[in-house]
Order: sequence, then C-alpha cells, then structure tokens
Amino acid sequence: MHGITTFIVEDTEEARQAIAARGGRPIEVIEGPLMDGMNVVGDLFGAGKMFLPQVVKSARVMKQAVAHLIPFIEEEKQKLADAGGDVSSKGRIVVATVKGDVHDIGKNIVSVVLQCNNFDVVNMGVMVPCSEILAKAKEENADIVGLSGLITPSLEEMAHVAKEMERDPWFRERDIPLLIGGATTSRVHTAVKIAPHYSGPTIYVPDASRSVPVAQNLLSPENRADWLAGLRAEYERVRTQHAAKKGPTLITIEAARANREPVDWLHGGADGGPYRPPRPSFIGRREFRNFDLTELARYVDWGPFFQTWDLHGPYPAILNDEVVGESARRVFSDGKSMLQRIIAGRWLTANGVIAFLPANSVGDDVELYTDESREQTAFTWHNLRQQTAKREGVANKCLADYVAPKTIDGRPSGIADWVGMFAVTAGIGADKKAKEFVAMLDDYSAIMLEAIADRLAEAFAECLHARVRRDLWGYAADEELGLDEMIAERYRGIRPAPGYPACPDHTVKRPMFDVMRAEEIGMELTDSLAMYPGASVSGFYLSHPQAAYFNVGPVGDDQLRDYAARTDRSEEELRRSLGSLL
Ligand code: B12
Repeated sequence: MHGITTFIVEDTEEARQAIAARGGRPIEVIEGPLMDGMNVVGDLFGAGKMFLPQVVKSARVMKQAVAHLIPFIEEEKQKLADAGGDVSSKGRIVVATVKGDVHDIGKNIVSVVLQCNNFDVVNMGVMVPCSEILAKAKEENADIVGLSGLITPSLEEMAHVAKEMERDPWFRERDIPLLIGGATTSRVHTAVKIAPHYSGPTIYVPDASRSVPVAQNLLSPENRADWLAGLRAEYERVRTQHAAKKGPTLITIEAARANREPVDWLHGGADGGPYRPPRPSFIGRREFRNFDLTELARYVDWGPFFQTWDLHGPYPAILNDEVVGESARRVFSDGKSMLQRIIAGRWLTANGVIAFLPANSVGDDVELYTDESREQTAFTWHNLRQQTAKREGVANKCLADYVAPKTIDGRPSGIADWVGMFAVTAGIGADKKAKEFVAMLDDYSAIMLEAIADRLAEAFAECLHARVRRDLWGYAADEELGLDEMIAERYRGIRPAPGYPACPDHTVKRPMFDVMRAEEIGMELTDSLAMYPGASVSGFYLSHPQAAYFNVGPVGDDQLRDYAARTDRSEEELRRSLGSLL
C-alpha cells in the first residue's frame, strides 16, 4: 500500500510458496494479498482519502509482483486452457494518443489506475493513426477503446476515429464503447461533436479517478444498460442545451477594430513624440544547445506539477493543506529527487532557439520581415480580435495592437518595431528514459520523469524570456524580479504561445519553426501541429509595455470570413479547427 518495492520479489515468492504449499494457485497471490492491498488503495482513492501519486506508486508494487508471478500463471493457464477451461480476463481496454498528438502523461496515469483495478490495458503510446488503433482493438479483442489528446487539432482526429468505428461493423455491431480524455476534451465537445458520429457509447472521462467507475459500468452485464441509458439522456440534454445556448453579444469586426487597444504610437514616446520600440541586440536566430539544467531548475514553477498528480490547490500552500498536504509533500519530494537524478544523470537535453525579426502590424496581421530593409516578409502572423461587446473603456483586443503599425491614417508610420519568437524543449531523451522505467515496471518514475520534463520546458521558456527582457532584447535591462513575480507575470512584455487563448490558431507554428529552423535543435511539428518532443513550448515575444494576455473568445462570421481570406483557408476548415476555441 505504501508503494515500497524493496523486497517485492522475495515477498511475492514467499507468498506464492506458502499458497502453493496448501495446494493453492499462483493467481491467488494476486487475488489474495495483492488485491486486498489494491482494494484498500482503490477504496481510499474513491473516497478521496488517498491521492493519485500514492495510487501510481502502489501500482508499481502490483506490477512488479505480477511480473514475478506471470511465468507461474502462464504455465497454469496453459494447463487450464489445454483442459478446455475459461481463461478470459475482466476487460480489455486499448488506449492511444491520437495521430499528430504527442503528450501521453494523462493517458499513462489512466492506464495505471485502470490496471490497478484489474483491467487489461493496452497502451499504444502517442501519435497513433486511426487505422492502427482500430486494428489493435480487433487484434486484442478489446472491450473498450480510449483516446487521448492535449491540443485542439486532436479533437477533429477523435471525431474521425468515431466515424471510422461507425463504418466498421466490428465496432458498430459489438457496440464497443469509445472513451474520450485529455486536457483539450470536454463533456460538451464529446456530446456535441464526437458522439453523434458513432452509434456505440461515446463517453467523456474527465480524470483518472472517473475512468474506473466508467469502465466498471460499461463492462458490468447488470449495470451497463441502465447506466448507458442515463448517459445517453444526459448527453442528449447537453446537446439540446448547447443548441439553445445563446452566446455572448458580438459586435461587428469593424466596430471591434474601431475599439482596438488604444496604444498611442504617435505621442507615446518618453519625450511626448512618437513611441520608439526598443531594438533587439541582434536580428535573426540564436541557438541555445544543451542548456544548463541546474539553471533551469531555478525557474521551475511547481504549481502545475501538483495538478498533473491531480492534487488541487495553490503552491506552496498545498504542502500544508489539511486534506492533500501529506500527499503533496511526498510527491514534491519525489519530484525534486527526480529532478536531481535527471541533472546528475544527464538524462534530458534542453535545446532552444529564439529569433528577432523587424516587424510592423497591418490591421490585425503582423508582418515579419527578413531584414531591416523591411521589403520582404518572412511570414505574416495573422491574428484574431475579440468581438464580444465590451463595457465602456474596455478594448476589443488583438495581439497586433501591440506592434507598431506600418501605416497610420494611410501614411507610412515610420515607426520600426520588432517581434521575437522562441521554441524550447527539455524533452530530448525523455522518451528513452521513460521507456526504461516502464520496462522496469516503474510507471511512477516514468510519469514523474515526464512531469519534470514538462516543468523544465516551461522553466526554459521562463528563463529565456527573462534573458530576452534583460539582455537579448534588453528593453528591461534593470528588471529584478523574483520567480514568484515572474510567475505572476509582473514583467514588461508578453510571450503568447500559439494555441493559448490570445492566439488560438496553431498553424502559425509552421512558419515560426521554418524561420527559427527549429528542426536543427531537434524539434519537430507533427501533422496536427503538436511539437515533438512533447515537453516543448513555443511562442512569440512582444515588447510593448501595454502588451497583456487575453482570451480572444467567440468571433463572428464576418471575422471568420475575413480571416479565411487573409489566411487563404476555407471558412469551413477554420470553423472545424478553431470552432471549439471560439
Ligand atoms: C502542463 C501543460 C503543458 C505542459 C505539459 C503538457 C502535458 N502534461 O501534457 C507543457 C508546458 C509542455 C505544455 C505545452 C503546450 N501546451 Co499546454 N498545458 C498544460 C496545462 C496547464 C495542464 C495539462 C496537464 O498536464 N494536466 C494534467 C494531466 C495529468 O492531465 P490530462 O493530460 O488532462 O489527463 C487527465 C484527463 O484528461 C484524463 N485523460 C487523459 N487522457 C485520457 C485518456 C483516456 C482513455 C481516459 C479515459 C482519460 C484520459 O485523465 C488524466 C488524468 O487525470 C493545460 C491547461 C489545463 N489546465 O488543462 C495546458 C494546455 C493543454 N496546453 C495547451 C497548449 C496550446 C500548449 C502548447 C501548444 C503551447 C505552445 N505553443 O507551446 C504546447 C504544446 C506542447 C506540444 N508538445 O505540442 C492548451 C491546449 C488547447 C489548445 N488550444 O490546443 C491548454 C488546454 C491550455 C489552454 N487553455 O489553452 N502544456
């Protein structure tokens, strides 16, 4: 129960021999002492008295004990099968992160939790094409298929999998349930956009603890029909409510543009003359290879780490929380020691690249130029503008508002501005090391390693941004902020990341990656614009003192038409790919 594996093989063997001595079977070690322990873990977890890190740790004990027993069980199973006995398992679930998506930490956690509850889980990993998922499900004779995804383009891929399951009688006729999970998924999206494509059950699972009752209900001959009837009724209600829901009042895109963020370019300078944007110390790209992990460790924001382990509450207060405090302290200590092992063992490599380019805004777009002549555009960064009706004095923002305009009142503004961009990863080596842990039946450490790699990627983004402000762009040379102040974004300028609410369109990552030549430092984009390795972050740097983060939110058909024309994409495609965000 405490997840201690020091004598696990010896203890398991002792139990097996003791059971064998009284004529028992090897499986009884699992069904007896091990399941007794796991049941306590399951009950405490279900009752909110034990938390995810401990569950995953306990699972490690189970896995290593089971590994020791498997040869004995297989031998016995063979004998039973030879004698015509029933050797079927409790239920088999095939899970995969969909094509184009790279992050699997949530799915790995769910897999471990389901395994703890005696389900067979076939975890296919990341970037798995639909055809492979379906083929595997058939090969394994799966009872349930589960999909995971981190970023919005994966939502479309999930709908595609649902359609393909409908087309294939193997799934349709067996009524194989499809589970949907991952940070970007939701109950509404599942009910409205995925479930209608498949006649079998399609179910949104918000977190690891919910995955167990869902799987149990689906595989219980007694409960399944009633439970599914309830679920279908609930999803029907969600669809009806969604269809009837009136969104916020939108104003026209012209009106929104007229209410842009008021940046006084002509008189915003220190002397009351035109505002002069600061010039970066160099133009073009610069690489940061093999970045010092010890330095990155100083920039780690531990807050989201607890969220990964499903422990909720602000850091550091969470460490003394009445309910989850003890668990939080333990997982924090394990996290810090994993960080030390990563640094000492050089398990991860952190590479980054940044670039500064001359830039000016043209309406809601930002043109980034190849050089200071500003004649040739490297690429145009198309932005969306908030279109919901605002109260008096609140602007309808767009990131382009913070970049000096190319023209003012139809005349060249003459104001030179610059935009920066970055791509960083701390995930080089993470897959290999995580696989080693999994091979050693230590999912806890594999998940911990991924969680720390993600923290280091964010820390890298934070650290480089600080250097950019103080030195490389240098517009805040005397900034002296502590980490807490940085996390609270008390600095000048922002670093919006494509996919986050101020710039929800992921597609700009392609030209960014081309300009930065990100592949040279070992970073790639998948078909769905996820970055590989998974522990990666990319974004822009804007320097204007008024620049702030915001949520674009819903946009009107007029802006969508305009955006389609500007980006040379079809309205239909935009509606599909941005629909869930807007
Ligand atoms: C931490 C984090 C990161 C980390 C690590 C991501 C990760 N863990 O996978 C880092 C810093 C690397 C990161 C990077 C990026 N991120 Co991020 N990130 C987050 C954040 C804050 C938390 C996600 C998380 O780790 N949760 C904890 C884990 C354990 O939960 P989980 O994955 O959701 O899994 C649970 C459930 O979903 C469920 N589940 C999951 N899978 C499955 C499968 C089955 C079968 C079942 C039953 C259940 C199930 O059970 C799991 C356990 O409880 C979210 C915002 C949020 N609050 O959700 C944004 C978020 C996911 N990120 C987002 C974005 C945009 C990005 C970037 C594209 C930004 C950028 N331009 O750099 C990159 C993409 C990275 C890449 N490789 O391509 C967006 C995605 C939505 C979108 N617009 O596309 C989010 C939602 C933020 C937002 N509000 O816009 N990110």
